[in-house]
Amino acid sequence: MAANADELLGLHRQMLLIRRFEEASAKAYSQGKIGGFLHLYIGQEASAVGAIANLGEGDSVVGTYRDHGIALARGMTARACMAELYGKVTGCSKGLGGSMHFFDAEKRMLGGDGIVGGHVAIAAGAAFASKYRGLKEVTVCFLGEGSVSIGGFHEALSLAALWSLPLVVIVENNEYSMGTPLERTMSVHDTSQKAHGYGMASDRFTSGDVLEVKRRVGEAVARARETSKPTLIEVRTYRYRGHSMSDPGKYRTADEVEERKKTDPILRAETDLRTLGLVDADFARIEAEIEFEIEDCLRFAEESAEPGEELIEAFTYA
Ligand SMILES: Cc1ncc(C[n+]2csc(CCOP(=O)(O)OP(=O)(O)O)c2C)c(N)n1
Repeated sequence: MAANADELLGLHRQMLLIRRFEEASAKAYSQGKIGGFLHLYIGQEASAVGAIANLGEGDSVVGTYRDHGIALARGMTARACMAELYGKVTGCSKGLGGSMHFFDAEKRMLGGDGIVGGHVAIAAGAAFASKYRGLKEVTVCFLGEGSVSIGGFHEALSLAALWSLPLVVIVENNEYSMGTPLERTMSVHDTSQKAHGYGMASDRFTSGDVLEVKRRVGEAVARARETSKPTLIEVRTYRYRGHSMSDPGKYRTADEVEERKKTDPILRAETDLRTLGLVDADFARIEAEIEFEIEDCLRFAEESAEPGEELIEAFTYA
């Protein structure tokens, strides 16, 4: 149960913004306004929101292609994110990256990366840079459980533990890598156990309660900041949509998905907020504010220009 209504309200609002942003982007995708890939985070919101709530300005965040929620939780604007999906020059990566490459140097959102597992090494590098410079900064890296079998994951953990880097690695275990269930790809089903091979601290919990996510990740962030020690965390979560927009999701039943929606983090936050005194009118006001923000970012993306030829040379290796 939440001790602080204001804190939970802020986290709830962020999760709802992410969900409505992604629902709007799915619609725009089906209307042909967004091209390429679109991997939705719907259902997993509490993971990014709870984790990133512990970070300050100098800290870094690295994610996979399922990055919209992570970017919004990091404080990137809905306008910059939606325009990027639309491939417009006002997007966070000038419209050249799209869904998988949300990036913002100022906010220390270092991607959005399409190479499964490879980005964990980038995160270890960012954590190394902080330590080398003597700065008390932390890097948080998000990945799916399918990435745990990739070499880059182990190389990064090995060095993070050996060099004692201020890194928090968060495996978002949504049970499926594309359409393959975890049981078919790994002999160990609790991925946090991989920490033992490197002598790292570890933790494991579900994403149902965003305050719980914040508190548990907060312990790892504090450890990284104060003692420069890495942690591997498994957040057990679930995505309601397919792997990407082109996935009809035939590898799981509709009943399974409906069952998992019962532990939805946004519903849970709403229930807790009602216990703390919020009423229908409060939630209607939040929905209206978010609807306004979503309509604004859609209009902004629609009206923005495409990237021009002048960007080709500046952003292409020769
Ligand atoms: C090195 C590499 N191999 C394969 C792929 C193709 N691929 C894209 S997503 C994906 C599944 C990853 O699943 P998981 O890590 O569990 O993350 P989730 O999509 O569930 O968030 C695969 C195999 C890739 N992008 N990069």
